[in-house]
Amino acid sequence: MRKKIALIGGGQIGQILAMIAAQKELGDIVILDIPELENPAKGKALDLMEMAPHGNYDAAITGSSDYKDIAGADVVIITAGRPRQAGMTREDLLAVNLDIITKVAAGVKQYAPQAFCIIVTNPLDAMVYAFYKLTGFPRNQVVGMAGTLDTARWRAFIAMELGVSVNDVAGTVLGGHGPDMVPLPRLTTVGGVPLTEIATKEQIDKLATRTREAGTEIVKLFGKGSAFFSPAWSAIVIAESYLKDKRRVLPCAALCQGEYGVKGLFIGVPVMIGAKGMEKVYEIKLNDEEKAMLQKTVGVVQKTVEETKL
Ligand code: A3D
Repeated sequence: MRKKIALIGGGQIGQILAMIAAQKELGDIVILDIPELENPAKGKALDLMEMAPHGNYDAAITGSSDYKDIAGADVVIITAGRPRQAGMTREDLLAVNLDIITKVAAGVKQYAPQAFCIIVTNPLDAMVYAFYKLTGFPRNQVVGMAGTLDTARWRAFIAMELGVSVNDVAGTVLGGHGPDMVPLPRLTTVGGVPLTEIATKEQIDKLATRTREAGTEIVKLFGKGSAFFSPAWSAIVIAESYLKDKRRVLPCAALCQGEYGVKGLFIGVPVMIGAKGMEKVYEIKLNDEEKAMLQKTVGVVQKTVEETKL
């Protein structure tokens, strides 16, 4: 039997998620949006069914506004919520998106209580925390997609700067999904060669700053809304690792229970995603400078989480 993927939110990211999931034949797909947008969700689903003959995939893709239709989903990816507009911080979205996540959590809890859940809605670290609290799902069943994207951006910028294949750039970004996130140049390599040996300090600082501000750079260019291709692919990578038990090690917002000195918060850390969901948090021995940077981003996440009052 095919797997089932429920996409809560059928906007910019939701529609790209549906397209990639179909092309990768990850399973049947339900795109769920609010009743006012049920027909656009149905329209996007139908359009994707009509793309199948040339896209070469078999998948049933449907649109809905009724949570009954997500029943039995193996994976739920949540993008429901407002995106940033130019001049906004992610935190500016807290009140409006908390209200949306509260409704989404109730629907998912009722109809897909076994699903592995990937949250994308911003402010990410607070929204994944809220979803976890509101559903009461176990820790391994809920992650936030942010580090996977932040690391993709870090890798892309390094490849662009050095003129090398992005496939050979490996590294990770820790912390909250905001301008205080922590790229780790010390542990970044290009085909096994340490980044710190082939790039100057000035280049590395510039790349780290661009990574921290990458979402804002796109928001400014778009003028309306935020990034959607790269966030969608980043969420798909997590979903695929779960569905196929690939056991990939990806930076995700995971509930820390003492790791990195953090307790009870979702923070971007390297985790292993397998058939049981978020199976393991990997702890990196950080140097003092990295520890201080992580502490700063944790403080920012803590403050936003407190505002959820959950
Ligand atoms: P957008 O194109 O506006 O799509 C959001 C969709 O959610 C719309 O179709 C809404 O109708 C729908 N929606 C609103 N309320 C509900 C509800 N109660 N139930 C179901 N659907 C609902 O936004 P987008 O797709 O560009 O972005 C979605 C979210 O992802 C935003 O909060 C962004 O800030 C966030 N985002 C996060 C990242 C990360 O890296 C974490 C990156 C980019 C965007």
